[in-house]
Amino acid sequence: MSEKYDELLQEMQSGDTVTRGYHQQIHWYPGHMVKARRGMEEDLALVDMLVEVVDARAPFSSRNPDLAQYAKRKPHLLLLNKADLADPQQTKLWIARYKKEGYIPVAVNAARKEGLKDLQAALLKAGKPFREKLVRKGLQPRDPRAMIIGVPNCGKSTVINALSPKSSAKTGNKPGVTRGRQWVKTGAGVELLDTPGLLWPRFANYHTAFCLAVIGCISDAAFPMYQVAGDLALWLKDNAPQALMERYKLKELPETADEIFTAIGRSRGLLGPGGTVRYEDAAPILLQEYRAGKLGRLSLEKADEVFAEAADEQKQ
Ligand SMILES: Nc1nc2c(ncn2[C@@H]2O[C@H](COP(=O)(O)OP(=O)(O)O)[C@@H](O)[C@H]2O)c(=O)[nH]1
Ligand SMILES: [Mg+2]
Repeated sequence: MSEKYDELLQEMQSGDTVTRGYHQQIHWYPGHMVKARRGMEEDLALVDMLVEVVDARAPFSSRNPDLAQYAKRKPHLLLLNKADLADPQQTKLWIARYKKEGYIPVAVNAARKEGLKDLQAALLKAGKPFREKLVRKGLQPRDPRAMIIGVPNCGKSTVINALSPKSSAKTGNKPGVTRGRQWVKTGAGVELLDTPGLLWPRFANYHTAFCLAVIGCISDAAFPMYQVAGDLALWLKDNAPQALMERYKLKELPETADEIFTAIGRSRGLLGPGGTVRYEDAAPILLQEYRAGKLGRLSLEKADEVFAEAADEQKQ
């Protein structure tokens, strides 16, 4: 592990892949990463199946590319969670795209248990070859074991809760389960590790950092919020002008981020002494309202664009 990991760390910290933006300002905690990664690698060796949770609004940037190396060895489900906040049309395209890449993608809203039936069916189906293999080898059939994994705040705990019936007996005390972890029966023909694997997001470039900050994968204290919200304002201006204007009752579309904030501030009555507009206060409001879906179901990443860019980079 260490050689590859060292490379990764170096690449991330050197900022070689970066041309502009604030991703260099985002504070990282390599100590955390090393620890999380070690625990994860131990757990990965124990499971028969991976269930990676991503945010449906940024299904590319909220993945950790390191996990791809395991994808070929074990069935790899990709949950596009928070699908209620993403553009359904885009989610469909992402699902088609990830299917082509050999993953088993499923759109869910874990918080409201929407898509849960699809997820259970996908788990059952993905586990079938595993069970058949045991039978072929003359071994006692058992349910495959799966692990939930993903970047912070993508909904890992919510997915585990959604899949674990309240009455479910923990099946702990099995060999291989360390650090007080347990397997939980899910009723979908898999046993689930009750603790999710935490992946550190990778701020490889400006675009990734923007997406991860906007969807809330990084704590707000760790990135320049005003700047990120400003970029979100410009992104909305270009990609969802109608939503922006309606939400904040704007009569015309401003040009710059500061002007957008000023317009929002005016419409929300964010006034300081002497009636000046406290435009800076509009930044956290815009960010929170996007995150909560108040501007509509807006995906930050479009499947065709992201994959076209990836293909271009490979050609170079
Ligand atoms: N809108 C929406 N919110 C969700 C969904 N799943 C989780 N959340 C919320 O996202 C936040 C992070 O979820 P959590 O499960 O703690 O993420 P974890 O850090 O990956 O374990 C919580 O506030 C959840 O309520 C979903 O499908 N839709
Ligand atoms: Mg959690």
